Amino acid sequence: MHSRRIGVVALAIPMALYAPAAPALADDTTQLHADLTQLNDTGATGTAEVSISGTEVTVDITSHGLLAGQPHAQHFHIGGSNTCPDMSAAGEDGRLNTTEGAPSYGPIKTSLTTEGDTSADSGLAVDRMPAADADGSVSYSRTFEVPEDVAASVKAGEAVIVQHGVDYNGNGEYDFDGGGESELDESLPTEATDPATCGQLTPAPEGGMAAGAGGMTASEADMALLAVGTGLVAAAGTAAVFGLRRSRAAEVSGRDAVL
Ligand SMILES: [Cu+2]
Repeated sequence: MHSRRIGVVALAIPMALYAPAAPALADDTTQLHADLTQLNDTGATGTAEVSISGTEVTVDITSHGLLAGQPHAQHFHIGGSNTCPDMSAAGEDGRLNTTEGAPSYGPIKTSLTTEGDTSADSGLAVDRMPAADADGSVSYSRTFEVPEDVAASVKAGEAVIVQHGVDYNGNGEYDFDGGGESELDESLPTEATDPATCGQLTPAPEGGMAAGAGGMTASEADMALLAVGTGLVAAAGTAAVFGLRRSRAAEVSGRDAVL
């Protein structure tokens, strides 16, 4: 008698979780991710998380292995083939400068500055670019507005994040001895402007990586999880991961306590 009652309640819960999925899908926020990998043999790596809603974009970047204590210009590049260049694109000097990589990642469209203007005009505003700490790590977080065309490109997965700043001669600073003048601004060493990391921004699966349901919508992910019989614990976990249906998750917890 008692076990039959539990069965009925357990069956009812997946339907309760499924029903409120529609409001969650109405959210127009797009989440994107980039794995930043080295260029110019810097050994630097990083990750970038971007969320964009309308024309408001939030960018979080964490990188390691960059030249310590120096600013690292960083941008959304848009308008190339949405890829990171191969080092074969470097000239005879073996150093890949920003222009040589442009067929892959396109020109600067948004400058990921720490304050003030974020347009391409601030592309080389190194005084407003994040500096790596003493360990060569950059931690960057900022929310700002972008033009509609940039927002559309970012949402479509057509943006590439590039971080600049390379220490070719290993002397701990940007200097002209390391590679001469920048092709972008002769007053700057090319060390200050050559690409150090690069990563294509790609939309994350709806529902997030943690759901392990790449490419599915949130409701499809719910159904898939429920269909494979992962049961009540997984369903509640899904709601928590999405962070969207907290009231339902709480309700499930409440039922759990009753059971
Ligand atoms: Cu750039």
